Amino acid sequence: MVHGDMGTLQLCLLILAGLFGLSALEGAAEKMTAWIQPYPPAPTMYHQLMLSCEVTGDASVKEFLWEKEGSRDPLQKGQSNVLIFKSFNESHLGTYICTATGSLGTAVATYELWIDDLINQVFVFPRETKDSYVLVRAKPEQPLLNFTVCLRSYTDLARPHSLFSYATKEQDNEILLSKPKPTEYHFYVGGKFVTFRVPESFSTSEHVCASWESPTSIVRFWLNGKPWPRKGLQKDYVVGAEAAITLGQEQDVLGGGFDARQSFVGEISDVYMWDRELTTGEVKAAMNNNPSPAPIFGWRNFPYKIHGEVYLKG
Ligand SMILES: *[C@@H]1O[C@H](CO)[C@@H](O)[C@H](O)[C@H]1NC(C)=O
Ligand SMILES: *[C@@H]1O[C@H](CO)[C@@H](O)[C@H](O)[C@H]1NC(C)=O
Ligand SMILES: [Ca+2]
Repeated sequence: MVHGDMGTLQLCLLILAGLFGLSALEGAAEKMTAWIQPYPPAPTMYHQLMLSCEVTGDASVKEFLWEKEGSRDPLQKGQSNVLIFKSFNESHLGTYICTATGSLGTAVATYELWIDDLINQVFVFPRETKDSYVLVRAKPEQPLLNFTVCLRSYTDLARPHSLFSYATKEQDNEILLSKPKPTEYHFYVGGKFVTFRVPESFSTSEHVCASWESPTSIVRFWLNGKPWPRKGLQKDYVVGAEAAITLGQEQDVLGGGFDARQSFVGEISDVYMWDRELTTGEVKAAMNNNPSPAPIFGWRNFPYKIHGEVYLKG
């Protein structure tokens, strides 16, 4: 009995000590914490990316140590809290660790630098809706005088549908690739369009690329890697860079104004965009998901957000 009481007392003291120790630790943690913030928040391949190690609770941080999980040598050590990738690419993916050291101690933050690689996957749009779409979380850094966009679609829709919708505040059809019927593509730049007639393809997917050059107005169109006769559209126009890009729905205002009767049903994949006109050889490389030159965004490293009912399937 006496022994039991002693045991209980000791246990209580132990718990108290434990609690005290824990709260002391928490107090220290409150004094100094670190986290890593990427700029821009949605990294784009082949563009500059910065990881910033932010610290609260200690204004006197003297040193930041940057490491990457799996590499033996530190990446950077010094007063700078930012790690800069001039041209962010596949080789940079991984887990980054920042250790900030100040007079109050150290704080450690980790960050998973990741982006979806959708090779061998497709977005499935299973039914007609007015609110299911994929938002492409990348856009050009500056207004475009030249561009190419490519994608693959697989559908048996006979009604009009949108494949690639690039809207700005000023112009909802800034860039639009759509199919008004199974034997026609419409390609819009700045609200005006040209038509490309194509054979109706049953039971196969279609790979299309469309390009535009402002100084000459020349539009090019490729179906399954084969170039169609060139046309012209919107000479000297400039495509705005502040855009929302959607797959599966056609925008009538920036980021919205969808119409179920123009929605896409089926599969879309292999989406790429470049800030220049491609050659037929380069179009064929994109068809094989082996793009060159570097795209603004591409299927190998595709930043996106799904809204509503869209599924990613292998
Ligand atoms: C990725 O960037 C590094 C520089 O950080 C460069 O050395 C490398 O060649 C690039 N790789 C690709 C595939 O572009
Ligand atoms: C656009 O393409 C034209 C024709 O190839 C070229 O002369 C011009 O430099 C390009 N402009 C930009 C900004 O890439
Ligand atoms: Ca529209």
